[in-house]
Amino acid sequence: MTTQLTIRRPDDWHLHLRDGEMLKGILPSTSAHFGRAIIMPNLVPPVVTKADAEAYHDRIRAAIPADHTFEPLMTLYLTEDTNPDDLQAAADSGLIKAVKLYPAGATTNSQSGVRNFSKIAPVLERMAEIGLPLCVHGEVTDSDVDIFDREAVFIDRVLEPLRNHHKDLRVIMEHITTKDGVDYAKQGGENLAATITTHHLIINRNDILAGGIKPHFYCLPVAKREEHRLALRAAAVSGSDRFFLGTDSAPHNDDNKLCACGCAGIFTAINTMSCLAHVFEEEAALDKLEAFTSLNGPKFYNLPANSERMTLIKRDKPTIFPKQIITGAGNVTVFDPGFKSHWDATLTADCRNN
Ligand code: OTD
Ligand code: ZN
Ligand code: ZN
Repeated sequence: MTTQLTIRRPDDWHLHLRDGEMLKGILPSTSAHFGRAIIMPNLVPPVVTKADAEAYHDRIRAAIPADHTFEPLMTLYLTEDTNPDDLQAAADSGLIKAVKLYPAGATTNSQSGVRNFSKIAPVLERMAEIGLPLCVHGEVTDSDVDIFDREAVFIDRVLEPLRNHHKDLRVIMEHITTKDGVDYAKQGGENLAATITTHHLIINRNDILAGGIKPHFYCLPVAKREEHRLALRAAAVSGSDRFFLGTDSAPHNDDNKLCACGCAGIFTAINTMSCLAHVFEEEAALDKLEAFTSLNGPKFYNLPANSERMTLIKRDKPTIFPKQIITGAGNVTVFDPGFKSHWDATLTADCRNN
């Protein structure tokens, strides 16, 4: 039985770090483990220009604990007014690694997103030319489409036509939640990949709704039925380089989660690696964990894998995580996977600054 595993230091290819006191409070949970993360630009107001991304990058850098190393990989929030030259300048300077497409209204702070997809064609052409990937929140927002079907309908109505129109565009389907997403990602060729969250490998929609409503399991895209969770698990542990980790760790304080109209988002940054080791062990696929967390993502983004290492040790006693992170912007509840993971993740000593 494997009780110890050393892998390349992981990266998080989809992360919400927020700003101000929340940023300061939650960033160490990520930088304690992850070498890099693709930083989501859905601040209020969103990160839309090169100048916005530079300023946000500086604020993130300033919040990294002195004894952690961490590289934020910035993104721009695509709007119908995005200027292709500004975007290219941000990419050429190395500041941004991707651009984020939110259909307007699809998720938290997405009101500035895209309504008319024909308006973004020139930007997408430029991105295809320069090889800058598009990260996609893949849900339609039409009120007549059931919330559990919005991902599958998005693939048919938006993603497939968009990719047909921009054949050289590199696309990441973010936080896929369905078998439809898995199947589409598998057949999409080398310009297509998909991220999978930790929580979507662990919960299904019953966990949110059966036996009382659980706001801390509510996120978007919402977790689907069990057959979809199983398809996501199979994809994650398959070792296929089309799939990699994007936690979508999305903190909201408890006041904003536990109310009549609670925010979407699950905070998993702090216990993701422990949870994933448990999941991969359950699937008898610990040997595929490194591909999912540390190799497939850099490969798609044309970046080197991290040189540092992380060691995961299965201990006799379960690993204890705080139930909440206390921040200057309120308390953030940590994802409860519903099992006790005995896996404890630590960076190999020489990965720290000092
Ligand atoms: N989903 N919450 C948030 C974003 C994501 O769709 C997402 O990327 C958030 O709070 O920013 C969520 O449930
Ligand atoms: Zn999203
Ligand atoms: Zn997200």
